[in-house]
Amino acid sequence: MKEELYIYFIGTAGSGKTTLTGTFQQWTELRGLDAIIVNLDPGAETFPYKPDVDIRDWISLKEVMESYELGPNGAQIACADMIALNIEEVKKTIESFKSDYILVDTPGQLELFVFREAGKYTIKLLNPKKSMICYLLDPSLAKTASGFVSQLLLSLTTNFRLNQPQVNILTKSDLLSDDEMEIIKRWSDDPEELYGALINEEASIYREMSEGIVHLIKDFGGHTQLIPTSKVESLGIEDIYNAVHLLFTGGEDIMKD
Ligand SMILES: Nc1nc2c(ncn2[C@@H]2O[C@H](COP(=O)(O)OP(=O)(O)OP(=O)(O)O)[C@@H](O)[C@H]2O)c(=O)[nH]1
Ligand SMILES: [Mg+2]
Repeated sequence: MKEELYIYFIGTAGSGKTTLTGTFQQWTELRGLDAIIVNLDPGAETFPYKPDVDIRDWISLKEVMESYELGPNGAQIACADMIALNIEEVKKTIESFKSDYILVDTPGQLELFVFREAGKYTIKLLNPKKSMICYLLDPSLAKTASGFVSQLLLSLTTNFRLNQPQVNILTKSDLLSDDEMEIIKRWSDDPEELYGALINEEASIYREMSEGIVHLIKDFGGHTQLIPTSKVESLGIEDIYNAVHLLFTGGEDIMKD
């Protein structure tokens, strides 16, 4: 049996997970590649794509709220655990497509998938060998050095929790000016630049903490290549595709337009 490659789109609420998942699938369709989308967000209401496998066929956030008399956040937590309980059925449905790429759109709040055991269990059960995480950084939270570092720490936490190969992605890059893009790129390429910007921004009592954090990010690979993407003209999708193939095939299927 051939082995599918699972790509998880994970990031803070509104970081662009659903949009990027849809843009990625469109991009694969244009190149004759076979990719399906799995929606794992039971609270999702509208999509720019049609999910091929939809967790809402098993779990409805609204029904969970009503049946257990929970508010939206409590219900989301209950749903996260219910996803894990239904994941074997979901896996069977995914495998029936016999697709090469499984693009997984994850729940709005990152902590539901990353911090709870259910997310880890889901990844391990769907495919423990060929899974990778696309961690999405929202540019509106990354324009200051401390904002950018906080985002990298969340990315590192995701890596620490889920323990899968991971790439960092800067979404919605069309919303950044050339100067903003240039600064973020410099911070992402050079930890020294980032440290310099941090200590300029924060009072000196944070100097030691900033230094420690930048070291942590650098030493544990949080400071990897940052791939800018945008829904405009599918910017960056080819770079994600190539990063995936560098990880899993040593670059055999890398694509150049
Ligand atoms: N300009 C611009 N807007 C974008 C881009 N990607 C997403 N957005 C917008 O950002 C908002 C959030 O996008 P979603 O794709 O729904 O983000 P999400 O992470 O799935 O959101 P939740 O699941 O609710 O956490 C929407 O208004 C999108 O249209 C982009 O590349 N450029
Ligand atoms: Mg979404």
